[in-house]
Amino acid sequence: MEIIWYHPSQSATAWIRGLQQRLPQARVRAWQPGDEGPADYALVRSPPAEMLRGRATLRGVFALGAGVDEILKQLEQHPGMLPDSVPLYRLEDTGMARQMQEYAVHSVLTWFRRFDDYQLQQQQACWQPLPPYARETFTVGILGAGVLGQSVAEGLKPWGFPLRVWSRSPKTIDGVTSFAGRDALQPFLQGTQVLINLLPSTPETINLIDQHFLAQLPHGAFFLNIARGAQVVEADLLAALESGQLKAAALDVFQVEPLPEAHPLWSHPRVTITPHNAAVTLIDEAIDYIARAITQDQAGETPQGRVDRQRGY
Ligand code: NDP
Ligand code: OXD
Repeated sequence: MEIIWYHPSQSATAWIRGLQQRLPQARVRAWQPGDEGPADYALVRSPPAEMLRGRATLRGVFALGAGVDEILKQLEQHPGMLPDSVPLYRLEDTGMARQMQEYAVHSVLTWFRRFDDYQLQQQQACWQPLPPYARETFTVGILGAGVLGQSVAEGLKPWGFPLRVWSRSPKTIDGVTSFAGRDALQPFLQGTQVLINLLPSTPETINLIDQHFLAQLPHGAFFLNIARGAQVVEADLLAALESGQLKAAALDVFQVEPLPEAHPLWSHPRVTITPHNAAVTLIDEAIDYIARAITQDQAGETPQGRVDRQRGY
C-alpha cells in the first residue's frame, strides 16, 4: 500500500514515522513536485493541484484538519484536480473537541464573571464591584451541532447555563435545546446571550454573520468565533461592537489570515484575538484516526469522516 503525504508547513518526519508504525504494510512518502508514482491514499493540507490530478485510483484523500473548505475551494478552482469518485475524508475530533471545549468554557466564564470588565477597570485602578449576570438567562447558543458543536455543549453543561444549538437537521441532546433550519434561526438568535460559531464554511454559511444576523441577538450579547473567518462580515461585527449590540467578541479566525497589522480588530478594547489555533491537529491522534480509517477501508468497511462534497462539509 502506497501513501503520499503533503503539508505546506509541517515536517513529514513525525507523520511518516507514526504512520509506518501503525500501518507496517504501507510505504509512506512525502510528496514532492514531479512525483507521479503510485498512491492508494493521500494525506493532505492545502495540496498543490498537481499532487492529486489524474489520480483516479486513489482509495481516499484525508484532509489533515476538521474543516474542508480550503480543499473544496481548490477542487472548484481546479476542475479535474480530484475525480468525484475518490472519497474525501476529514478529521473528526482527534483531540480538537477538547481544545474547543477549553476555549469556549474559558470565554463564557470570562464574560459571565465579568473578568473582561474587571480587566478594563484594572487599567484605571478602579475598584468597583459590578452586578453579576443571572445564570438562568445567560443562554449560550452554538451555531453548528456537529462533532465540535455538540462537544462544546457537553463541556459547558457543568456550569448550568441554558444551552441551545442551531443546525440543519434537528438534534436530540440531553439538556440542550435544538433549533434546526433557516426558519428557526430568528428564535434561536433572539434568546442567545453568548453566540458560539462552530459551523463549517460552505456557500450557505459564508458571510452569514452580518449586520442583520447580529441585530437579532439581544443587545449586549457576546460572540465567539472559533470556526471560520469567512462566515463573518467584519465591518458589521465592528459596527455591532461600536454600537454595544455586541458587548465583546473573542475571535480565532478572520477573513484574511494572518490578521493584517493595521486591522481595527487588533486594537478594539472589547476583542480578544488568537491566531487560528482554537483547536490544532494533534499528530498522534490524527495518525491513529487515519490508520484506523485506512484499515477499515482495506477491510471493506466504511470509515467515518467522509465529506459530502456537494453539501460542503
Ligand atoms: P461537523 O461537520 O461535524 O458539524 C457541522 C455542523 O454544522 C452540523 O451540525 C451541521 O448541521 C451544521 N451546519 C452545516 N451547514 C449548516 C447550515 N447551512 N445551517 C445550519 N447548520 C449547518 O463539523 P465539526 O463540528 O467537526 O467542525 C466545525 C468547523 O469547525 C469546521 O468545519 C472548521 O471550519 C472549524 N474548525 C476550526 C478550528 C480552529 O482552530 N479555528 C479547528 C477545527 C475546526 P447537520 O448536523 O444538520 O448536518
Ligand atoms: C481545522 C483547522 O479545520 O485547523 O482543522 O481550522
